Amino acid sequence: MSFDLIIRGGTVATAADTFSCDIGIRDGRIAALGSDLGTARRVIDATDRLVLPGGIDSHVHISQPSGEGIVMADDFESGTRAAAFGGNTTVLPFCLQERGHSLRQAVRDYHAKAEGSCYVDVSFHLIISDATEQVLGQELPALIKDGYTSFKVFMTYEDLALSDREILEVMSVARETGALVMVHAENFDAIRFLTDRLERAGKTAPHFHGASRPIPVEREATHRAIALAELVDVPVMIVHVSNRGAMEEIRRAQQRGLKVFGETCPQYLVLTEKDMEGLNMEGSKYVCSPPPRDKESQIACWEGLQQGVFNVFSSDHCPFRYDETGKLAPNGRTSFRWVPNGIPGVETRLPILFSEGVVKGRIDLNRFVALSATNHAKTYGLYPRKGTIAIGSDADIAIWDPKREVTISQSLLHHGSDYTPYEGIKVTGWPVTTIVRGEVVVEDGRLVGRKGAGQHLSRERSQYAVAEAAE
Ligand code: DUC
Ligand code: ZN
Ligand code: ZN
Repeated sequence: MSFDLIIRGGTVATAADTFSCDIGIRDGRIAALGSDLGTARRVIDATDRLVLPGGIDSHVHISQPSGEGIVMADDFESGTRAAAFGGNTTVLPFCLQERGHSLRQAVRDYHAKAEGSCYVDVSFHLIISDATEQVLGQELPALIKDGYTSFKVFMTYEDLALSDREILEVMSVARETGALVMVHAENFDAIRFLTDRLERAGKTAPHFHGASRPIPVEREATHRAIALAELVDVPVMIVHVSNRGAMEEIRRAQQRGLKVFGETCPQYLVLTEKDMEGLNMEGSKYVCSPPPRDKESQIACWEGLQQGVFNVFSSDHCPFRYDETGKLAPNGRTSFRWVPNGIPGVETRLPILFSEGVVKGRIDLNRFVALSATNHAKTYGLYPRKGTIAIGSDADIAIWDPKREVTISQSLLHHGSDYTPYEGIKVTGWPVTTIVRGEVVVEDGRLVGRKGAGQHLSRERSQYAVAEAAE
């Protein structure tokens, strides 16, 4: 029997095992694993290469409304193209409901933006910014039924922050429907207080962003988010964890048997607040929330990854340009308060984790696969269709050159941002070929995929949340 594609001679790794085998692909799915698979329309030689499940980045922002005069640097075309170059085959962007608007309409708008533009598969999380009766009673449950099975709530930001009461109401909907709640955990009042105090002292340069939201701000909100989830008896994902205090809150909850999950991101492994010092406005290139901390926080985040406190590693790709459409948009208002929060990272997430994690011996290859693909699929209702190399799964594959040495530089990248906060970082290991449902999208570093070939995925409920849902 013949295949559409055979990937031959590579070392295959899943979250569980590493083995040598060929992969036979037919009709976009993995049809055979073995040797001497016979003929195919096309054969890719993967000798000396790693053949891994395509990365799933479950935390990216693309074309998200970001405030007056501010434009996110990636649309679905550039964002998913950069994702493919970074060895990803699926990304999960956030569909933001703006206050006063319908959630259903926001989803329609996002589909219109993504339609015909994607190089890799996408699936939307929702952001609930307006917890009205209409949203909680009708729109959200209906959307969850339609396969939008995860949503994010914010404990900070003007126009986004929900009160504790509102978070409890939203969590109750998740409890009833089996959706997974993701929480941006920072204490809004504390940030406002500290920001006002810094501004009164004339401390307005971008590097004071970090001082406006120090570790206790995140640790307290993490504790509170977990307590709220415990009250409602619902699983919760604490996203973009940056430090030991918040990590230990999650660990303690897990040790008490609560279904609390954690995510960390590259910026908390390789950047620190020192990167912003002495840079004046250029410090805004590193402004994201929570902010990168210090060396000890980096160690804590590695511990979280090694010990299973964090089950996913995402980019939190949130790209702006260093110009008046993005980081400099505030138009004369130079305080860090006005700098849009977020940094690009969808293309560099996996090389950073591979190099700093696998090559430097902090995690093994199978943990790398779990953190970069498999656990995202399991957490967000895509497994086993996505996130593994198994017969019947979608043929979503990244072929890696584990020895390639690359110095990360803006000139190599494909995102819409005009800088990378990871400029100059040296990595070993790079994804060279990316295959989505059996179609080659990036081949030896060249774009060969078709714009629009990426599809939106309707998702099952999280396998972690579903058991908790009311029958
Ligand atoms: N939160 C995110 O999840 N992404 C970027 C900015 C933010 O605050
Ligand atoms: Zn967030
Ligand atoms: Zn984010």
